[in-house]
Amino acid sequence: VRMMHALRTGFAKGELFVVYQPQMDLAARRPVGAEALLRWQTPDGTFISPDRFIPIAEYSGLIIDIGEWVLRSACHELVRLREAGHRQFTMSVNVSQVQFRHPYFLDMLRSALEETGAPPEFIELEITESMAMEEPDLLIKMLGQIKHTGVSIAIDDFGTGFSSLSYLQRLQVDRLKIDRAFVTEITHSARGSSIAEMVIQLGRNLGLSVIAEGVEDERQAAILQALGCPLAQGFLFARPMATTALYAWLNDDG
Ligand code: G
Ligand code: G
Ligand code: MN
Ligand code: NA
Repeated sequence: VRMMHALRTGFAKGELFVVYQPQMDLAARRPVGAEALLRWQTPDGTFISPDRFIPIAEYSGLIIDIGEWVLRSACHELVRLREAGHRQFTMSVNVSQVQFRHPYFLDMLRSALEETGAPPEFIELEITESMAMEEPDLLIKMLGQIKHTGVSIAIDDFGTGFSSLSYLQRLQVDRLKIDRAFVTEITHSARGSSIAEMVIQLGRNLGLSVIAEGVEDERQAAILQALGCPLAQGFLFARPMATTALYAWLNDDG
């Protein structure tokens, strides 16, 4: 309850901010997009992890306003990036299941797109695999409606849930994100790469884009590339950054 109050006032006072982590074309080592990630720094300087405060934001309903603000911030940033010449850049935004089930989610999405002028085809929403498994009928309907807006969908933390292949085939999603845990395992044992390999293959068979997350070293990147993984994200390439740092990094990179 204490943290809920601190979050409510902190959000109102501007203590939350959004950082952006580049997503790379693995073979070309070129940035092709970024994921927007929420951060909270309290007045005493402490950073509170989204793993801790997002559940509280969900439980309290604050996630509705916070999530809308993150989406609008990311849309604005995408427009600015395009104006700066990064015209093929995509922007991924995490969506909580509480937001997703909110009756006005689609209206909120449409007005965020309209009012910021962000092109929907360069916006991607990340939903988690566990979310994807609950209430299949609602999910299938929602994904169809989101598709209509032109926004694409990625399944985050893919491989951690147990969605069946036939179910996955029914979902109108565009991308699978290989969970960091499976990227870490890649170099740990002979069988360590089997899940990553399976997801890459699955993506290829279903015509979906695949991105590996949490890539921290060159060995992991090399194996993923050899397995045919097109995209990657992780500390090897860049950490999540505030916008000024992101611009510097993008320009530095050419
Ligand atoms: O950025 P970091 O690794 O600390 O994020 C921890 C978790 O918080 C991740 O699972 C990430 O998906 C989630 N997260 C980060 N930003 C957002 C956000 O804006 N909305 C939601 N719903 N989750 C987020
Ligand atoms: O669950 P989701 O994929 O949205 O979470 C993304 C989180 O992963 C972010 O909080 C981000 O800070 C974190 N992250 C991104 N790249 C790396 C990485 O290379 N290693 C580790 N340990 N965490 C990462
Ligand atoms: Mn994510
Ligand atoms: Na993830």
